[in-house]
Amino acid sequence: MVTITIDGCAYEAPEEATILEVAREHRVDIPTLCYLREINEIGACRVCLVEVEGIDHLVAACNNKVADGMAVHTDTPRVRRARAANLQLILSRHDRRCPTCFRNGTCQLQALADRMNVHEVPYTTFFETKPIDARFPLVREPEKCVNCLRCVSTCQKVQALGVWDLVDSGSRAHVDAVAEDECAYCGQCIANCPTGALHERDDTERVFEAINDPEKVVIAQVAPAVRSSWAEMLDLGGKAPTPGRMVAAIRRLGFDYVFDTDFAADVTIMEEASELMARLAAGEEGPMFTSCCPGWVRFVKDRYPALAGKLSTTKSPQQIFGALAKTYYAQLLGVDPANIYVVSYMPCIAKKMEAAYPGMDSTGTGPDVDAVLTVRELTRQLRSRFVNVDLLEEEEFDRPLGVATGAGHIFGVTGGVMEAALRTAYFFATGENPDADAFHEVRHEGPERGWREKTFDLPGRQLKIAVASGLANADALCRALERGEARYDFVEIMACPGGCVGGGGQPIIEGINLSADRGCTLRIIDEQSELRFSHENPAVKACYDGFLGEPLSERAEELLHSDHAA
Ligand code: HC0
Ligand code: SF4
Repeated sequence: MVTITIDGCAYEAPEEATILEVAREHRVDIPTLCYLREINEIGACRVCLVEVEGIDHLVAACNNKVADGMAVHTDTPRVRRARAANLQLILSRHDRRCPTCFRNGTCQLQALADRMNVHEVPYTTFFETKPIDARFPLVREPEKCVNCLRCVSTCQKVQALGVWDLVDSGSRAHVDAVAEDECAYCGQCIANCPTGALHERDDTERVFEAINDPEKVVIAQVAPAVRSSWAEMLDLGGKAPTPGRMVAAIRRLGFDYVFDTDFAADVTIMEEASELMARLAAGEEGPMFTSCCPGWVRFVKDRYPALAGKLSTTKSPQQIFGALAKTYYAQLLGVDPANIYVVSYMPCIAKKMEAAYPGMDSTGTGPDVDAVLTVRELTRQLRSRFVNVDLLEEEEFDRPLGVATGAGHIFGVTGGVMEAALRTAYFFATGENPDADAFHEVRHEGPERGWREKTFDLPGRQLKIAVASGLANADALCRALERGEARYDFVEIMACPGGCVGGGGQPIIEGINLSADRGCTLRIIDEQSELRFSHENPAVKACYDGFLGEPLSERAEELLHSDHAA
């Protein structure tokens, strides 16, 4: 330990700590912009400058370590002048069109200018505005980029990819896409962008157009993780952000039906657990990989093509929902599938891409899922329609595609798909339910390095499983599998740290990682659910009895499976 003073107060601190870490621990505020703990500690933006006695120049607090006897000053006139000048330089290269920016109100640069009382920008640097790249579900607006490199570091360190990098040098240096083909569309770079330089393609108006079309039956499906985060940017006036209020809010947007992706998650489990049992019975070499996360699917196909053949063929709940909405439900309603318009609310950017994959058209009338909106887009829709969310009472999902079990709800948190599948696989193997929490050891909340592995007893055999989230962790796991250093029967991987609760389409609240809290919310919803086994979902049973037949039946294979490796 060392002793330092900050603004005259003495503090004990570990030797390895940075000035910023010690200051934050003791509630001494130092502004930051480029800083991301353990991911981007590079001192690029120079707004965290502090004065250290005995050192002539000002130093960045985020990447300078403390030393015994160090005397730090965080609020001198010199410090304030230098920070403000640096912020003005950053603003001089920024387009400053705040009122029409997607991050208006959640932008770190905007907040910093306000916090630091910077209201004038004496210089403006000319920059050429490049057209917005419309190829991706990810949109980049280079004139809003502040070269903080948070996207570069996030992509490299969290996701083991290298889509972004700093190109050119000197005053021309700027961040650009250098390996777009590698992009998994996970949106983690967006989640960590402090400004509006990166955001999802906005599909909100497309959905309003469909809602306004009297010919269309417009259906919403809501992903598991959305219920854990939907109200984070809304003022509910102290009311609890329950799934029931979420349903009421979405219904106010004008949908004909509000259904639950978690119903389809239960169907996914019926198919995926059956597929696992069939692969085990056939003595196929493992592991079987979950395939519901399109970010992971894209990653494994690109990076580990030899492993991609081991992906489960079961479609994701989003796509199973779309396929069933346009076949089974169209039949129940007696409506032409061409007139059904399915909108997904997802915590994810990659789901926009998944919905557009070739082959995700079960009826030949267009995509099974017509539009995919993130939680941020949902927030914008509710605001722009002036829905008084604080006045809403709880409402139920519509039936039958709104009936789901606890097993479906935990899909949105890392380990949840595995746990849900094991509950039903055990039932398929024994004809009896295990304790609903028998597989709780696969749970882990929040980002973690590496992966979690467990061995469970199924009658007649042991099942070795692994769970990972974050593509850097997935990368390490795949490498171990390829080298023969690890061997599993069943592996769950989600691209985003913590699973979909940490998805790239979730609300962005600077400096706060809510994914562990959101994961707890889903676990509690599961624990409080009357039904916790996918195979006990009465609406799922009715769908099999009246339409699909058995899991892995010809019709199920046709509608609910796809060769993800192709
Ligand atoms: Fe997920 Fe899903 S759990 S990927 O994270 O499997 O996006 O929430 O909707 O499809 O159900 C996202 C979340 C989903 C799908 C489900 C799966
Ligand atoms: Fe999307 Fe979930 Fe995969 Fe993240 S973990 S890319 S949110 S499906």
